[in-house]
Amino acid sequence: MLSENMEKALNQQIADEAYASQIYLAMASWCEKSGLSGAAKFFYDHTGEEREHMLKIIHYLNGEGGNSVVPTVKQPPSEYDSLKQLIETAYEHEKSVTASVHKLAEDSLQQKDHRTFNFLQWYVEEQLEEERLFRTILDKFELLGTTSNAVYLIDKVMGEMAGS
Ligand code: OFO
Repeated sequence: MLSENMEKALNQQIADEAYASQIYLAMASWCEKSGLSGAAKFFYDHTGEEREHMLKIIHYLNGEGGNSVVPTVKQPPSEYDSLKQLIETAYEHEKSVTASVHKLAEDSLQQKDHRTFNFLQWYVEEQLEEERLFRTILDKFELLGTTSNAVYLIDKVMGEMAGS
């Protein structure tokens, strides 16, 4: 049985995933209008993944007899200085999602809510992947720099990474 606190915390996570989906949608749009078609593809893809993350929690919460709340989502930033700055923002965002997922996992253990703890393990793994993904792109900036040629190449690579 889900505690009231856990239900509230999972609803907050639903809201966070919804916001992540909006941020990545805004990033995809910025990339698209900046001529970065590979990065746009990557983020259009990623916005869908975050929506899936949100849906997964909605289904879990409802299935456990809780009430999921479809959140109001605030408007994400729509302007970025460069592709590198945008990726840094995405990476920082993922680190904050990791922190909230870990906090949820800790709380579920403390409450001896083993089902929720088990459910959250998927998110723990996923966050590892997500952080790695953005770090990999930042590593490419380290390697290649931020010249137009470098950005052209990184955009191309991101297009190939879409869906990963
Ligand atoms: Fe990008 O993370 Fe959801 O969970």
